[in-house]
Amino acid sequence: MANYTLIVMSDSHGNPSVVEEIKARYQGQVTGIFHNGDSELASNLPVWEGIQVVRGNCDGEGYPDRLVTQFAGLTIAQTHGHLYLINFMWDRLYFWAQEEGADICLYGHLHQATAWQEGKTVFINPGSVEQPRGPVQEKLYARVEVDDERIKVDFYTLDHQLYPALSKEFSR
Ligand SMILES: [Mn+2]
Repeated sequence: MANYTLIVMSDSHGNPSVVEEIKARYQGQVTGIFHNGDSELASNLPVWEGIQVVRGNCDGEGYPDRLVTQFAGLTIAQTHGHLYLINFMWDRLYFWAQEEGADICLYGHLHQATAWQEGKTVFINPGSVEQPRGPVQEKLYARVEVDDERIKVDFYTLDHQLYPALSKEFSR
């Protein structure tokens, strides 16, 4: 049985130390570390080694607009979200995730931590580690545990405490 642990952050908006700190804590301990864009950092910085990162609307050149990461039995589609007009609709992001056969679709842009399922795909916005918006005014990142039967999503504060109100578990 395959088991994966993913760490997902987004929208760090000019704060390099939060990216460094999360990377230092989890690199080598988890299957993958993801940043869903709007870091506002140069794409050639060493911090990005070992992080799957995409371009946000506030980022410069050198980042891919979308990344598809595959582990055995698990496909992860990742994009910031602005190119799919997620402020206004979910259809485009949903159809892209279906095209890629994604088990998990990671996005950012809205700065609101949430996880939801449509079709077989679990969509995850880890929130923002710098500028949270909406009802949850907490800087958060996500930890995703995957096995053959389920995808469990938990959100953590920057001092690595579980934020239990947003935890969700989905069947695969
Ligand atoms: Mn942003």
